[in-house]
Amino acid sequence: MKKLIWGFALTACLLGVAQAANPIVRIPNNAENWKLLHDLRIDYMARTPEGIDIVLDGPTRLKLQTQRARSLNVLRSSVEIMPDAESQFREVLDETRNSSPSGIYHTYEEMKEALDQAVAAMPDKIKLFEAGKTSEGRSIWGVEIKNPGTSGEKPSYLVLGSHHAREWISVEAPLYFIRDLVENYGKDAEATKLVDTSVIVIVPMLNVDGTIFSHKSQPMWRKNRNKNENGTIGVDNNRNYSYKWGVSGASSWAGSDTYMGPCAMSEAENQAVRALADKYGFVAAVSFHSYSDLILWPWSYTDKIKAKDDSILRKHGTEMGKIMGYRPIQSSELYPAAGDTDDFLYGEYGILSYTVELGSRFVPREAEYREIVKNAPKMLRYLFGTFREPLAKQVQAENYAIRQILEKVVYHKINPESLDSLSLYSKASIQGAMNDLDMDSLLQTQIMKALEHKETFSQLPQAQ
Ligand code: 0X9
Ligand code: ZN
Repeated sequence: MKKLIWGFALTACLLGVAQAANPIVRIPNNAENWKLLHDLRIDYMARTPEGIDIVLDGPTRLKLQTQRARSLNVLRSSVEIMPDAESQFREVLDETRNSSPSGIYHTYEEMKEALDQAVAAMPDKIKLFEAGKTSEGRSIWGVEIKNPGTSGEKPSYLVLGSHHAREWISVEAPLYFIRDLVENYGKDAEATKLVDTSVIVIVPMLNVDGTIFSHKSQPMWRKNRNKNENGTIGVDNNRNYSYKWGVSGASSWAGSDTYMGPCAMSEAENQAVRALADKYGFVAAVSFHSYSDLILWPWSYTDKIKAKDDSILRKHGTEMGKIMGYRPIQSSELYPAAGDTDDFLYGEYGILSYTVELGSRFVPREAEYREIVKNAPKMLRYLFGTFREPLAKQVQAENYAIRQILEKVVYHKINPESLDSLSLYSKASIQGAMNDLDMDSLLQTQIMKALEHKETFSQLPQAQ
């Protein structure tokens, strides 16, 4: 039940009146609030067009007592969406815990058992493998699903869960997809065809150490459990990938919940995903997260430009959104964040990549859980059954080539090579491609000016 935080209650909490719980509150999603959170190093739980969700714990309350925070009236118009951040985990456990320590949600051991059972059910078609080892020495398990008895060119697909420890539902969607294929192979034509004509790789729990820590110790934990140099713990696995690493929406402060790591790809979990991408050359990928009821696609690092394959990403994203009942948008429309899975897989490998933000809270209650694990396999069946040709083999128009060059100009200097390649095309074609990409207008002007004065372009103010 949502309720307004009244000025009175707010004053009470700002004055330091003891409060037992740490509520999750939703503050207006605007540029000032976003900058304030960043400057005050306040981590957010989720950011949607509707608002930014933050946990109002002791340190956050203190930070919001500053003059600037008060003048922005950050909390005045806030809405409390959860009386206590951790209560969502307790609610589910109260509702569903029987023999299993985490109720309907799989623990690490139960996840491994589920994978073992899938292998036992279809030993010729499902293979267990270790994708990597975490900093605490645990195995990151995955399965490869394919029918060695069928021949022909087989596109490969990747499904990932649990980049973020507290997003327990993100482990369930991949597990239920495996179950869907096991239970329906040989019975249902679509499932049978998918297994017979594809290679599907699924890693349900990538951030194993963090997820175990969230299950056992600190439910709201997000990062992995690697030790940082300054004594803090954890890197955000969804900020550590190498494509445009650190250019936006990631923190270089190790204590932050969005810490990008000491260098790109420093983390075992990220290296495991890279090794899989190198080995399989996936055609499409889906990384599950929670929460916000959203389907997201590249770019994540910038909102100054669309991806050159935006129309394809949008088309399938929209269909996926219909199946899940979620809103489909480019990631950076929410907030630019660099180093995420989609930008890496799409930017470095040309893989059609999506992030799916499941549900309306980190740990959906049982009714929502059932809905999600019913729909997620349908959504994956749709994407993998429909998108069969690698992006690289699809569109190759003149306009596409220009888009590819323009894409490189964002967050890089306008350099002689990019100008040389662009000057092969007419101004009208370049302008057309810029429009298609919805390119930031300042950037458009800079590029056009640089083209007009190619010899002296270095004296122009540079983008970024
Ligand atoms: O911030 C993230 O890593 C993802 N959201 S979450 O609440 N699960 O942490 C979203 C990543 C997608 N990228 C952008 N929204 N830019
Ligand atoms: Zn997440």
